[in-house]
Amino acid sequence: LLGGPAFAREPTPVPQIVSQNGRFALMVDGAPYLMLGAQMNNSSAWPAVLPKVWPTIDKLHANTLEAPIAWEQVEPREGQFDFSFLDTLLAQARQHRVRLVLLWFGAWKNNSPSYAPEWVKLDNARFPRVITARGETRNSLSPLYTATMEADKKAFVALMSHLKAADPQHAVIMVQVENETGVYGSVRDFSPAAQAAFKGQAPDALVKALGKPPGTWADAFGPDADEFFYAWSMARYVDALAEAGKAANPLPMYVNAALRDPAGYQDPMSFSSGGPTWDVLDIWKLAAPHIDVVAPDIYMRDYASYVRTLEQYSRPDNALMVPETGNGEANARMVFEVLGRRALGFAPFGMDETGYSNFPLGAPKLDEATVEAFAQNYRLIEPFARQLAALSYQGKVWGAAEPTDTHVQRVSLGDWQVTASYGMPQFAFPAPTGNSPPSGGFLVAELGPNEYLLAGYHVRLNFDLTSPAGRKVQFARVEEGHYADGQWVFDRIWNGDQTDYGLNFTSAPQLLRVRLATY
Ligand code: N0T
Repeated sequence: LLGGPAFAREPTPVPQIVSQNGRFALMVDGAPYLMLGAQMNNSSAWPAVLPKVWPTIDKLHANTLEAPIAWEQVEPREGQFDFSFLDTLLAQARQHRVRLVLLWFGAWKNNSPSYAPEWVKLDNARFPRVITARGETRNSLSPLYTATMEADKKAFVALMSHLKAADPQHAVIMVQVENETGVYGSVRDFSPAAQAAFKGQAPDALVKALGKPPGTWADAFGPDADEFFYAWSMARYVDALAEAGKAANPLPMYVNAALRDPAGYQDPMSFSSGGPTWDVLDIWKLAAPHIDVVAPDIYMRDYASYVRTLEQYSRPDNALMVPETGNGEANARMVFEVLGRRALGFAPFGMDETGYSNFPLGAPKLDEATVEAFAQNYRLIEPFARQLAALSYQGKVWGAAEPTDTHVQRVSLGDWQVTASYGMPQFAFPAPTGNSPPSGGFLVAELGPNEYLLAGYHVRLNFDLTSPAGRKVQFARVEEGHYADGQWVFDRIWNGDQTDYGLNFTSAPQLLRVRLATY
């Protein structure tokens, strides 16, 4: 039941995110890695609670656990650090053969400083909060004060330095800086310091990059000035932490976004303004060069919004990664859509046995069936996750999850195209009706000319030529097999009923290697 292979005994290369031709890989132990992750609940990062976390992680076959490291926990009194939870977590992760992503809950946890130590939260003179346009105080701290940034940075650097000494095998593969930054209930900070900065010139590099005339924030960005100013201020603060943290220990670092509506306008008063929402991604990329990835937390369930969000965060300058998604059954199949778009990883949120549920964002209750909905996909993918990650980096992976507006999907693989049909019997060619609830998905990886690796659930796959030019299609060979120690192991050939109507994936975890031909 253990996650993956044992960790190396020797020190290993530092994990890093590499890119080529607009594609990305997260390198772990020197090779591309796919994060089949899960995040624990917010209050589960305590030694006494870990026994309620590991059973779910093991059941899921997750290879990576995302765990908060709270500022209040590591620096309860200013200048006195306590990393005992982290040391416990590292030891247990090694036992379970599960990698870690640490989440730095510093000055911002969903806009609030709730995870900052009391000596920060209770000292608003030294660590000022956001003031709204109407002069009201919000709970959020302002990123415009050096004292806050210096204190947060000092604790974050202490964490990264401790980790460097305590984790030579790199159980920890990535670090999230803050959590869903931004402010709710105000477009930005309007405190005197913020007002002074807002009246100044917008940075040259920014106005140039966005093709605006130079001038003050208001001159350059008009009605967007407040939000853009705040996104820039927040990103510069976060980048200062990432830069200093990487100087101590150069692990990959990312930020996560509380999303705004993926389609059209939304009043910044109604989302986490200043956080890395899709409309300010260019600003975050420019202002935070030490942040490797800007990643969406996707709790939406409708297929169209989910896919729109994946499109918005998947760019030649930004690797796709979904560090949080709702743990309801509706989101389980999205792992196929996310990995099919060559993401670095995927993680449902709130995966432990502490009895908490964030319904309606996730499942009403984290029962066996809900865990199993995610586990079945991870069991299927985990044995060849490394191969998939390597092929993904070469641009040779495709895939999708079952849509809701249609029951047929076509994905072009170059010379070939694959058609996925959902809600099909295994025999004959009736019209697909969709699965209820939608639960299907598939992955295709190109192994060589005309040769593909296929995996999926609740889907039928058929192949055609993109330009037939009179040629017809046949299977030269369809092998079912599995991976053991990174090598393909042949189990049987599929033929007859098993191939005559297409390749039918049910709830059995089957892996196929097909060679396509024409006649
Ligand atoms: C997420 C999680 C955790 C009505 C919520 C999502 C996690 C944080 N926030 O359980 O708190 O730490 O990153 C916010 C989504 C708001 C959507 C509101 C729609």
